[in-house]
Parts: sequence; C-alpha cells; structure tokens
Amino acid sequence: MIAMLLQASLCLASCTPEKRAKNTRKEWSALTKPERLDYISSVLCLQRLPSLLPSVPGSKSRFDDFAATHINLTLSIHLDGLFLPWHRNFVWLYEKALREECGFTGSQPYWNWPLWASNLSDSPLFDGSDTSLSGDGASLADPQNYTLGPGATLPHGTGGGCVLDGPFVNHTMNLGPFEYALAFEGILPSNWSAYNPHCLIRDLNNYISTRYQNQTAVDNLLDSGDIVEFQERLNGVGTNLGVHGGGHFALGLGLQDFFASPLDPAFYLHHGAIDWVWWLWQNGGNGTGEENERVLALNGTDRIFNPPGSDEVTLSMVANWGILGAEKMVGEVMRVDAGEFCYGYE
Ligand SMILES: *[C@@H]1O[C@H](CO)[C@@H](O)[C@H](O)[C@H]1NC(C)=O
Ligand SMILES: *[C@@H]1O[C@H](CO)[C@@H](O)[C@H](O)[C@H]1NC(C)=O
Ligand SMILES: *[C@@H]1O[C@H](CO)[C@@H](O)[C@H](O)[C@H]1NC(C)=O
Ligand SMILES: *[C@@H]1O[C@H](CO)[C@@H](O)[C@H](O)[C@H]1NC(C)=O
Ligand SMILES: *[C@@H]1O[C@H](CO)[C@@H](O)[C@H](O)[C@H]1NC(C)=O
Ligand SMILES: *[C@@H]1O[C@H](CO)[C@@H](O)[C@H](O)[C@H]1NC(C)=O
Ligand SMILES: *[C@@H]1O[C@H](CO)[C@@H](O)[C@H](O)[C@H]1NC(C)=O
Ligand SMILES: *[C@@H]1O[C@H](CO)[C@@H](O)[C@H](O)[C@H]1NC(C)=O
Ligand SMILES: [Cu+2]
Repeated sequence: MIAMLLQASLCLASCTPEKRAKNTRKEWSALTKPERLDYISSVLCLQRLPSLLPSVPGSKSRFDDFAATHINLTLSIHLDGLFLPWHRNFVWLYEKALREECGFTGSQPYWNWPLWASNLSDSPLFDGSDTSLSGDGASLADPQNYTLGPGATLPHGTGGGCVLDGPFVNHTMNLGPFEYALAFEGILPSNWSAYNPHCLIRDLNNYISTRYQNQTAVDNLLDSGDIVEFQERLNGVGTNLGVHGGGHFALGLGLQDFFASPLDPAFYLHHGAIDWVWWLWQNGGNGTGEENERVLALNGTDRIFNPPGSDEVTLSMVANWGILGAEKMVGEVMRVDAGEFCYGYE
C-alpha cells in the first residue's frame, strides 16, 4: 500500500525521456578531455568554496562538508539496509552542488571497474595526467599488508604515500583518518570533527582490483536473485571484498577509511558505479517500472551490521543527509527517473 502511494506520488511523468537523455552518466573514459576538465575544475571549485558547517572545525570547504556529513552518519549507512538508498542521494547531492555552486554542466561520471582492473595506473581515471583524478601515491619504504581480520591480510599496492601528480596533487584531507576497526566496534570517535590536515594518499592495487573488480565479479553481482544476495555480493564476505570493498581497498588507506573516504574525489566515481550496478540490477528482474519488485527491494536496518533492535529499513523510513539536502523517504530514492531524480547511465 505504501509502495503504491509512493509510486503514485513520485510522478514518473515529470522525468521525460528528453530530460533524462540530457543527464546521462558515463564512464570516465567515455568523456571527452574537455568534459573531464570541466568535471575536475568543478571539484576543485567545491574544494575552494567555504564550508557551511561551522560546527565541524575540520570541514574547511563545501567539498569537506560532504565528507563530514558522511563521517557523522557512517554507522547508520554502511553494511545495512540504508547503504544503497543513502549513497544514491549522496552522490546526487554532490552532483547538484557541482552544478549549482560551481557551474558544472555535465553529469556525474562513474568508474567501470573491470575496464582497468588489471592495470589501474593505465586507466584515464588514475594515470596521473591533467585529465585524471590524479594517480598513485609515492611508494613507501616499508609498506605493510592490509589486515582485514585475524589471519586475513592482503598485499599492499604500488604507492601508499602522498599523491604525486595530476589535478589533486595539492589537495589536503582535513578530517580523519579513522582506524578501520572503529566501524566494526560501532564507535564514532568524539573528536571526529577535529581539523587534522594531511595529504591525499593513494595506493593503486592491481592485485585487489584483478580479484574483486573483474567482469566476472560484476556479472555475478548482476546475476543476484534477490536484494539479500545482491548486497552480499556487493560487499563480499571475509577476504572476498566484493566490488564495493574492492574499489575502496584498491585505492589504499584513504578510500579504505569507512568514515572519511569521501575526502578523495575518486569516492564519487566509485559510488557512481555502485549506483549504476544497483540500477542495472533493479531493472534486470521480470517486468518493468512499478511491476518490477526489484526496484523497491530493500533488506536490512538503519545500523551497521543490522543488529537486533535497530529499525528495519522500509520505503517510508525517513533518511537524512545533514545540511547537504532535505530529508527524504527511502521510497523517494529507489528510482533514478522519479522524485527529484532524472538521470540515466550509459
Ligand atoms: C600498466 O600500464 C602502464 C602504462 O601503459 C605500463 O607502463 C605498466 O607496465 C603496466 N603495468 C602492468 C602491471 O601491467
Ligand atoms: C603479506 O601478505 C603476503 C601474502 O599476500 C605474505 O606472503 C607476506 O608474508 C605478508 N607480509 C607480512 C609482512 O605480513
Ligand atoms: C601545487 O602546488 C605547487 C606549489 O605551490 C604549485 O607549484 C603547483 O602548480 C600546484 N599544482 C597544482 C596541480 O595545483
Ligand atoms: C582523535 O583522538 C584519537 C585518540 O586520542 C587520536 O588518535 C586521533 O589522532 C584524534 N583525531 C584527530 C583528527 O584529532
Ligand atoms: C575474478 O573475480 C572473481 C569473483 O570475485 C574471482 O573469483 C576470480 O578469481 C577473479 N579472476 C581473477 C583472474 O582474479
Ligand atoms: C522471472 O520469472 C521467471 C518465471 O517466474 C523466473 O524463473 C525467473 O527467475 C525470473 N527472473 C528474474 C530475474 O527474476
Ligand atoms: C532480510 O534478509 C534476511 C536474510 O535473508 C531475512 O532473514 C530478513 O527477514 C529480511 N528482512 C526483510 C525485512 O525482508
Ligand atoms: C550528526 O548527526 C546527528 C544525528 O543524525 C545530527 O543531529 C547532527 O546534526 C549531525 N551533525 C552534522 C555536523 O551533520
Ligand atoms: Cu559510504
């Protein structure tokens, strides 16, 4: 009943095919060089605009406001039922800020992982050129394996230090970092909002991207029979990172940070791709539009790891994005062509 009401109130008709065609999100390599430069200069602009979050000393720009909001809500928006809907609107709000505050004229690009899984530094996204989002970090003298849990480690990549080239070479991460274990302990440190400037780090890791982000991994994900399976394959189990964890780990400690990962502009292309595969999967079921139950499928609560006692996510649950945008019902963000959204993917 609620689903029907939501569908009716979403007014699909206002997102016409013409409007939607003008807002097509593409893989980074499918953008022309001027389009890539337009995106990059809009992100640099957002990094220069003053923060609107005076209560967070470490948030120094509008770009940082997005990471600060993500940090604050981390324990309710990951590895649970809110993860997909929350991040869909988060990426859309970022795209909106790039447009409305920084004159961006394109659409939010994404990172099609399998294209570059065997050689990340070969990707136009991470090749370190002026039309990339910067490349690898400096290589470390004594790189450590990444620890996922007791006895579970993964090898480091080729960098690990400060980013060496490209447009974000001078970008400063102003918040964090946060220990990996904090998310598992369910702790948001009381000093989360502190100012702690440090360089943008990257550690391109072909070992991880080859294993978790290849075409087979994406095909398996899209082949998921229901939302429970889709979320499991997305996030992986144990040392299987899934394509979501794979993208975070393949870029090093900056992106591995559960809380502060949006401080690296690559976050938004990774999550653009998460949104893309979710929408592909949502449309892969039987029937189309309102008849496709995948479009409205949810599973989990509003707390990391779905602990007993936390609230089951429903279409009528109200989610919030802090100062970034208005509260929305989960049911308002399930489609990319309804509600406030009118975009597509190619
Ligand atoms: C990745 O691509 C670059 C540029 O084409 C090349 O120099 C490098 O050897 C490649 N690395 C691997 C591991 O294939
Ligand atoms: C790092 O992991 C590799 C296997 O992935 C293992 O052979 C090596 O011993 C580990 N190194 C350390 C310092 O733990
Ligand atoms: C980074 O900062 C250095 C030193 O201020 C400057 O010479 C260089 O042009 C800057 N690079 C970019 C891409 O902004
Ligand atoms: C927050 O406090 C912890 C524990 O005292 C410390 O390790 C960390 O560096 C602090 N973080 C910031 C951003 O100041
Ligand atoms: C490709 O991904 C699948 C699923 O993650 C994995 O089982 C397989 O080993 C990967 N292939 C390679 C060459 O690593
Ligand atoms: C579509 O419906 C058929 C018949 O009910 C079923 O066997 C199949 O698994 C469904 N496919 C998807 C992707 O849900
Ligand atoms: C979510 O999936 C789990 C595992 O299949 C199931 O036990 C639970 O009932 C599901 N929750 C909802 C609300 O469907
Ligand atoms: C952090 O989240 C809490 C609870 O949702 C909210 O009351 C508070 O305003 C948020 N702070 C920021 C800086 O977003
Ligand atoms: Cu996140």
